[in-house]
Amino acid sequence: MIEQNKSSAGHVRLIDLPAVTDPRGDLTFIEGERHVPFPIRRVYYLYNVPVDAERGGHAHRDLEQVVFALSGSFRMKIDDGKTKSEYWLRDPRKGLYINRLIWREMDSFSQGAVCMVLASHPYDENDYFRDYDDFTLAVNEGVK
Ligand code: T46
Repeated sequence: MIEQNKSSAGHVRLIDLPAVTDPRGDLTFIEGERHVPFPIRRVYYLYNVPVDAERGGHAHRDLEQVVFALSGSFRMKIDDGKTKSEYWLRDPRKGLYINRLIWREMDSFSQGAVCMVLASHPYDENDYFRDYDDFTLAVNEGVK
């Protein structure tokens, strides 16, 4: 179950995935451009995350992503430059879609949490805003 504690920041939304359940367990599947709104060009995952770790702290110029808690839970703090919101991810059937130009921070990882991310592009360090002032400037100017 995912809890949303404040109104959603722009361009961020929860995506519900199908689940096939039978006595052997649950199966969830994800198809690019069907369950997520882009062709999936990259998959990565975070694991062995210390419970007091903070990750993220950046935004992207072009990248779109969907973030899942495959196991355990963590918090995602979302900021579109104007509105802040936060989500607790703890259900592997629900993903958090994050469009471009959204600042994200992650913390409160549970012991053994696994975070999987589906991304619209390969890794490119030039796509990152790692400075918050640069990010808000880009939001205000409406530029990439
Ligand atoms: C995001 C959150 C959820 C790569 O070489 N390839 C990759 O695909 C990624 C994602 C990272 N890296 C390298 C770049 C850094 O040297 O791995 C190192 C750690 O990356 P970063 O500090 O960006 O990791 P997080 O967990 O803070 O952020 C990542 C994504 O970068 C980010 O887009 O939304 O996970």
